[in-house]
Amino acid sequence: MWPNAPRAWALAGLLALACANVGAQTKLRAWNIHPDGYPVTQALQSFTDEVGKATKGRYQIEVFSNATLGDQPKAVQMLKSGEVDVAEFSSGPLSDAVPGLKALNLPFLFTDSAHMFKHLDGKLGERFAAKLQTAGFVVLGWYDGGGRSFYCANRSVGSFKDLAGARIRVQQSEVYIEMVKLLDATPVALPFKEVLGALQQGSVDCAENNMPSFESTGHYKVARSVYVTNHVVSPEALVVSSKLWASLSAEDKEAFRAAGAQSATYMRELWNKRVASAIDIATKQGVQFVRVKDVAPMVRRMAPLYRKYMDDPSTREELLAIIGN
Ligand code: GTR
Repeated sequence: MWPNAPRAWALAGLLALACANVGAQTKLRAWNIHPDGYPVTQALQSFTDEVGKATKGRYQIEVFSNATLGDQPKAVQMLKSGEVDVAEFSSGPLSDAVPGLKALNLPFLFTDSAHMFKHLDGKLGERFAAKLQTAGFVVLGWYDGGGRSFYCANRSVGSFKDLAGARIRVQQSEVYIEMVKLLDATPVALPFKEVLGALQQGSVDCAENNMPSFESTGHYKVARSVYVTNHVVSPEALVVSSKLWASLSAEDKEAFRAAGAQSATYMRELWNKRVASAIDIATKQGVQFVRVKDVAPMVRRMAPLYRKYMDDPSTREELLAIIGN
């Protein structure tokens, strides 16, 4: 009896450990900038539900919406360091951390979301995802960031020349800053949540965003003139940290991937409906929309930007692939 006792204890220990692991739960945090009901928030929720189901509750992801964990540039760093595990980022702020992504923010590169996803759902998407992975971000889905347009308070804009001299809020992102300078305007980089106050107080004259954000933030209540340029059509990305990714089993990685893919499909469906309802809400509230008639003069203004990023080896190949198709 006695000689076998250490073995019996070891077995009992292993058994206890195995039992403890059966119910083991890992709690994860997801960063989100948008409010409840926004397409990104709903898609993130469906992602977390699917992960929960597929892993039988072993992974529980809590979504922190409305940028409560910090603004986007800060959250990008938090995800990179593994302080948050999951996030949905716009390619604007993300490209400051991963310069190879800057191509995605160039004005008038993609004609619309269908054109963008034709590339992102193929080889080019894999290339961008590889660049992101090297920098600590594992892409599980490309979400729609739609087309962004300029809008102003106390200034009606019927041509890009009307933007000259304006203080225009931009995301903390190099390409956006350069683009606004080329319009002879002054870029003001501000956190998303501060834009409404800045428009109300007049510390900025204009901002630019897609229509769902224009509406969900209430910017449309102050900025009553929209110049519909769709100057940047760019993606957003559902990402998890490399730290989390490295800790997952092959089977759990598959579950996360599948949940990410289905949430991206869901997001894109919700997006199109939300664009239409946002325009409808703003129109009913008397917002004036002026569509750009001819983008060519604005595109010509952007020439230094195209030259810069065509000469840059970290963006050149991707740009050539997009321009050719
Ligand atoms: C929104 C985007 C956010 C954020 C915001 C901004 O369209 O979904 O992630 O980038 O624009 O302008 O700061």
